[in-house]
Amino acid sequence: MRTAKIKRKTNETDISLSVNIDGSGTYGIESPVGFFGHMLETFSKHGLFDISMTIKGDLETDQHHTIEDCGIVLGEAFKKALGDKRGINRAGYFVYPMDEALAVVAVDIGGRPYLQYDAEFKRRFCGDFDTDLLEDFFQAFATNLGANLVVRMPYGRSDHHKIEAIFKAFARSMNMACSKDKRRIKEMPTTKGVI
Ligand SMILES: [Mn+2]
Repeated sequence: MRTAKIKRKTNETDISLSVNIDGSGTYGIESPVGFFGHMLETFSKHGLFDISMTIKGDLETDQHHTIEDCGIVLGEAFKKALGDKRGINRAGYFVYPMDEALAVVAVDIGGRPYLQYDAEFKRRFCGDFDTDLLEDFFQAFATNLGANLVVRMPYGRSDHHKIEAIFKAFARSMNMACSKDKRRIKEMPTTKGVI
């Protein structure tokens, strides 16, 4: 089982996370931002990752530190759990529809951090979640995992559907990238020999 536990405490946030990449999509998420918690549950369920996460943050400032630090911790946890990445597909992608919305996500866990993000929302807040921070979350995740990540939202009406479709596509892309291919088991998924 590829697992990791991270505890990260700063003057701004206090986050505990345990993740099992080879899980079944069971979760226990304690999030002070309800809609963001709903998205992390969606990520667990659709990625088949077991995630237990307790999030505390200085919401009296705004949600920035809290949401960004969740991206840092999730990225760190996946990096730690993947170890030397032997045998993994390394890359993954998914195109996910949700009613009138469509999300496109692609990921390459190749050690190089880069985010391409193209998604716009009608309202600043979706439920209690500050939609401006979605890009910061994915930037932190890509940087701390060491992954190229593309997040696109070509069309959609409902902000709820748009963000949820992004998390479903993100989860399934990560599932594909983290999964092992038995023909790759003895190999590092790179001509360099190390990623
Ligand atoms: Mn929903």
